[in-house]
Amino acid sequence: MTLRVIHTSDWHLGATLFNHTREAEHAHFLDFLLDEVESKRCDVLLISGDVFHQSTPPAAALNMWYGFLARASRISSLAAVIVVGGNHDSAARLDAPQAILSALRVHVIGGYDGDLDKMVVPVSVDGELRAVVLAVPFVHEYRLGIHGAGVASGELAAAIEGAFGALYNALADRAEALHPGVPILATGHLTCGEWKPGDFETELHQIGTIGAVTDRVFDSRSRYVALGHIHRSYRVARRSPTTPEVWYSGSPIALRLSEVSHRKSVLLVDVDEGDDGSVAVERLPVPPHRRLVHLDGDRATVVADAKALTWDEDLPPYVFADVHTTEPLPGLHEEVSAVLEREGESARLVQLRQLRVQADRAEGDNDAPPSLHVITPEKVLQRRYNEEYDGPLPNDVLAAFRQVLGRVR
Ligand SMILES: [Mn+2]
Repeated sequence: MTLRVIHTSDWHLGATLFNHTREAEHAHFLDFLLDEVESKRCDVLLISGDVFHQSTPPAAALNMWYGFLARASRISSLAAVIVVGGNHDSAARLDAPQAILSALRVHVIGGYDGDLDKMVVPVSVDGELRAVVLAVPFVHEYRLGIHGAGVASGELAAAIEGAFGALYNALADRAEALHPGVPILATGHLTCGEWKPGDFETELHQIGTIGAVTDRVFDSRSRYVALGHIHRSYRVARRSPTTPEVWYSGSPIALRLSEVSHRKSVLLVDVDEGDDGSVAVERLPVPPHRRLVHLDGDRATVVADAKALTWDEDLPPYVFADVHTTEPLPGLHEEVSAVLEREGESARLVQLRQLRVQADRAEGDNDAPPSLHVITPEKVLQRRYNEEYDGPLPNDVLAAFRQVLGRVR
């Protein structure tokens, strides 16, 4: 037999882009997800954290969440929806309606409070026990007894790795003792394995200050680990042949401009319940409903690109514009907004930045003095040094100059 799971995470319901709502994209995604769960006859839906964008989600986001769960509960094949809290969620708020949600076959583990038993969630389909999910939410290492102050970063990394390993190990022990012989799946909301610089808004987004744990923290008795936290969808490279399949589903919509190149998807996971224990993972691409567009160039380029902008999606794009200019351009926001206007619904300019380029760089290497509002103190020193010594400014001189500059600024 095969247990069929859909794994998704990082919805960030209630998120906005410079006060522009994402409600339409989220509603479209939730319709898509319910269709997939139903048409693919899924047994389990795993949601690996960051359901909401804020710890106090707006009413519209709550409405969407509960509406989704009510509709999911009416899909006859779906035996369980298992939800864990992410770092953006309020654990207590996610947990609060648990008494009602459990009647809808929805299991919520909002946060970690040391109670391991409630994190071991058995899944029965038509009265038959088919799997156990180790439902691990976002856990701050502090909750596992790790205090970073005064510890070398290498030791801290080892301590965090050890603590998470012990947690997943203890949960797998419990699962095996309580429900022997059924496949074990796990969730997590953390940074694991390789990650790219663009994967985080800030460094604080990571586990402590060490960056990431390795996939060795996941007990080898688990067959699949459904991770959330990173918004890209990818399989975490195996560091050991005994570790399970570990995947990030990524977020279903591009939440930031840095995510526009991602293929947004949810993961369809087929877990073979036989002895070979194979796991097959397939990406189900989320159809884009609204695109985020980045216009980048000088004023003429951005205006021309805005004029030429077209789209195939149902909704017009949200536009970010970076205009490179040697001098401030008053009224540019209004100008670009105006050329975006179309009959019917227009694309919206959500952010426009004027990026100052140095006049001397923009105009090539001529001898005319640059205007004062575009030249930096470093540039003045470089020019002066060049005239005096006929060579490039040595790095140590520049470093000393910056030190002095830092004191007088
Ligand atoms: Mn997230």
